[in-house]
Amino acid sequence: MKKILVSLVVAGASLMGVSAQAQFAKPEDAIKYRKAAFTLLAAHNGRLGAMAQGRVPFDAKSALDNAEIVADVAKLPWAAFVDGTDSGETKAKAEIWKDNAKFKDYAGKLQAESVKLVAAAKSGNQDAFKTAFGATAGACKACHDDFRAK
Ligand code: ASC
Repeated sequence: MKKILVSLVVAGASLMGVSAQAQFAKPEDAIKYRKAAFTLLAAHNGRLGAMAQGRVPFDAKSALDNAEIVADVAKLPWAAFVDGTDSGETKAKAEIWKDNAKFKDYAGKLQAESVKLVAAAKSGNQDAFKTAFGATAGACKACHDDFRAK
C-alpha cells in the first residue's frame, strides 16, 4: 500500500513537471516570478510579432528560436498564481481565483497555441507562421482582457 502511494506521488509530481519546481517563500516572490516570465514572453513574442507583421524581415531561425522560448516560458507563470497573491505589485485580478477553471483554460490555450507556433516556425511557411502567431497573441490578449487590470 505504501509503495503504491509513493509511486502515485512520484507519478503526480512528474506529471506536474516544471510547475512543481516553483515554490515561493513569500507572496511577493511568486508575483516577481510570474512577472519575470511574462516579461520574457513579451520580449520574445515581440520579436515574433515584428516578423509576423513584416516590420522586420522574416528569418526562419530567429522565428524558431523565439517560438521555442515562448513555448517553454509559457509553461511557467501559472504555478506562481498562488493563493494570497492578488494584491501588491500586480495587475492580476481577483477573478483569477474566483473563476480559476477559466483562467486555467486560458493558460492551457496559450501553451497549446505556442506549441503550434513552434511547429509553424519549423515548417518555414510564412503564412502558417503568421496564422500561428496570431493565435498565440490572441491567447495572450483573451486572458489579459478578462484577468489583467488595466
Ligand atoms: C505581446 C505582449 C502582450 C501580448 C498581447 C497580445 O507580445 O507583450 O501583452 O503579445 O499584446 O495581444
